[in-house]
Amino acid sequence: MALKLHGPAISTNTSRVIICLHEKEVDFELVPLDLFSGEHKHPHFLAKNPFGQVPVLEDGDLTLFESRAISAYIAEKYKETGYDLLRHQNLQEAALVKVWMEVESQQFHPAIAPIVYQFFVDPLNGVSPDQAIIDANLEKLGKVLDIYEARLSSSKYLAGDFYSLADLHHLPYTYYLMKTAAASLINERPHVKAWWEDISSRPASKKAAEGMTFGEK
Ligand code: GSH
Repeated sequence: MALKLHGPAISTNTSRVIICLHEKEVDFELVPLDLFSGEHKHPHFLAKNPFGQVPVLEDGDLTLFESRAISAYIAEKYKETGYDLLRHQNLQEAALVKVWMEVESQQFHPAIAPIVYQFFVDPLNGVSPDQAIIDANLEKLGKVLDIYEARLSSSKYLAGDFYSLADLHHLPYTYYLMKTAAASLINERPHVKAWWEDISSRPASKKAAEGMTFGEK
């Protein structure tokens, strides 16, 4: 039975899993869900994720939520298929992948997410972007990216000279950031820019980006 992924392709957290599925060349069924009508708060969906958020993955009788945990599950389950995102043959490389996955979730995400929400999500709810929130988080993100610039000047990707799940996890939010004036934060750091151009031009990233049309008319 094909994997079932619940969530809209425009959602950052859903597309994190979609990119992973494309990298692993795994067939799946995308079950669309209308966030704007609040479908994710209905009892049938809360039974899959009590936090009422997308994505949710169903693999037979296993139900998972939290996009990073889902992508790690897929990368592990299909480790012999498609691109090896976890470096599972090398303990040290695999540990570095985990380190940079944590960096994405604990350092990068808290800075980039409010910027993307202010630019794309709040306007959909009729709320004007709050420049003070944007400015504070641009400063925070700049500091994180200074560390990335130093790291990426000594290795091609975050965990080493190999693309991994750690790089992949950055794609969805950065994809939307690059549609805003804040793209300069990436473009003015040469190693970060080269890394972004590389990871966003992978076939799996480009395929997922076709569904990421948030904010486009
Ligand atoms: N940490 C969760 C993950 O990585 O899966 C976050 C999930 C999340 O925030 N999903 C958003 C959502 O469901 C869509 S990108 N928003 C609706 C809501 O929170 O009510």
